[in-house]
Amino acid sequence: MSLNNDKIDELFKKHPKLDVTYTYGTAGFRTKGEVLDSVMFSVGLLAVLRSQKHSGKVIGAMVTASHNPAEDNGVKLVEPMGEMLAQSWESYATELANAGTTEELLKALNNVIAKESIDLSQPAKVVVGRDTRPSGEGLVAALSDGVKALGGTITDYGLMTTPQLHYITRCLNTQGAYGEPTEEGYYKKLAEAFKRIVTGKVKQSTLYIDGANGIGAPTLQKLAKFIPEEILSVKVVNDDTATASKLNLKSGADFVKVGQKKPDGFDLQPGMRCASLDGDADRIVFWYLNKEGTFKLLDGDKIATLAAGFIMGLVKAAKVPNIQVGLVQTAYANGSATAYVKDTLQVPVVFTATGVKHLHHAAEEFDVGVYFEANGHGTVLFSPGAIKAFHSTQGTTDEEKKALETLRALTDLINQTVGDALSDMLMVEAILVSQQRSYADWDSAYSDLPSRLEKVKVSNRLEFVAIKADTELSKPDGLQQKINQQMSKFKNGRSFVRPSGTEDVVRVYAEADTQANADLLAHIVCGIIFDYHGGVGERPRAFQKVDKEGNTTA
Ligand code: G16
Repeated sequence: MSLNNDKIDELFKKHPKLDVTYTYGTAGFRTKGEVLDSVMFSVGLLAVLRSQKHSGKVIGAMVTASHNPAEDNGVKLVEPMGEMLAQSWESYATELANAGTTEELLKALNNVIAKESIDLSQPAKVVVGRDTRPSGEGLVAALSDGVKALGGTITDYGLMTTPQLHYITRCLNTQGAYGEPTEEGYYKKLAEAFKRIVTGKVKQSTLYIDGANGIGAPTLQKLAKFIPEEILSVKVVNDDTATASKLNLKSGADFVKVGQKKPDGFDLQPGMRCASLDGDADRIVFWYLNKEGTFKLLDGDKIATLAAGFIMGLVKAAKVPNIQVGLVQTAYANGSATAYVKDTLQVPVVFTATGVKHLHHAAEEFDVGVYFEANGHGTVLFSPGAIKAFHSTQGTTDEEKKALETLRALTDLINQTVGDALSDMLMVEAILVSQQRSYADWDSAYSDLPSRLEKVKVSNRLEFVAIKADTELSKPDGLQQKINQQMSKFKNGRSFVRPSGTEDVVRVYAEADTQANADLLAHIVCGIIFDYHGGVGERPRAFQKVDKEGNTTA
């Protein structure tokens, strides 16, 4: 079989490429929604080839720009078992998206077909979902044209969270073994597993969830209907999905994590238990006011350590032999969190580059792999061997049996495909209920080193090349030495710089012994980048000026 060139040409003409260069980045394509039409068409094409490569298994496509503002959009492809697109295919995605003429497009398609030995006679199935962005519907139509141009079939699941689309993709490819491939099936699976863990235990106070005015808000409201009020009470705040401009505006997990402050819409009082989702509900961070009235954040590091500690305790109590629990972090993990994992929990830690796709694969190396980015994106993976062991171990005492039942329920409660804010919310709640712990008690496990995350707009962020799991830069020449020189001036000083994969900026992270020092270190590094490495736009006043010898100047 060969490609239907005329059909491809006819449909491609409906989606002409603009004069923009596109890159498949940390989480797929992501930029302004208005320039994505042709990209979506090309992603539809690639999804068909990916499905054929997998002998007709279903491929997912999620149209979202997650934590970005409402005018942005994007798309990420999902593998049959619910993981992110194989990295070896990302360059194909970039090539197809940048083909400007039908000839170039056909050349790029034939290149993939030849290199990957694609059998075009295989069937191809694609499922698509989208978040609440206004550009989403039109972009799904463009993606759908791409699928049709190569003769594939597409099912549009409409509005849903990113993790729901990953869940459905896996359900379809496991003939329902992972769960019912419907939105309701997702709610039932999570709710039933949660009930198995908490029923009969003392309920905690109301959870106030910041829905970031995105798809997570209505989804959580639907999920809550499957969980009796006697065991969980949830109040969703920032649930205005009708006003597009409000999406992630002064709300959501990224706003709270970066600013280390509460989102709009909350009259925050000590004692309230709160959390924030992001725009597509694949991240969550928890937060509260302590007794002194100070805002306190429980981020992905805190979620990971809570989960790892709890699961290790259960494995020990259940006497399941040979289960290795491991934790995966990125350079953004707070230094105190890493020390706590190594020294107190005594769990091995692996570091990967930013992007859940990297963490996910590293976590698969463990029997129980806990992975979370500090930004709240992550999950816990159970290997097939671990799941089998939890089911085949019988347990003799009541304590052993209860621990085994909780472990089994956790394997259903925790999304095995990707980080999932709603599944993570229920996991944390199940742990806190089981341990009868407050946020403050959870928080007291270790104290974060003060940190600051900043962004700098530069003329070309691709000139910044991060290496060693994002902890250092190999380019631009000499910049890493300058960062090292500044770090050495601060007690517990640590700073790194990396180009964002989702926004047109470079990110700067700094940690030090005091908040003032963490801020200063971050602002010195920002100043160096802005002044010597292509800063654009207005120079933020906070950025420090540094002379060529590395001395700060007024
Ligand atoms: C995506 C990725 C995350 C990553 C984040 C930030 O998240 O899935 O793993 O941490 O981007 O990326 P960057 O710093 O490169 O902009 P999301 O929630 O935006 O899809």
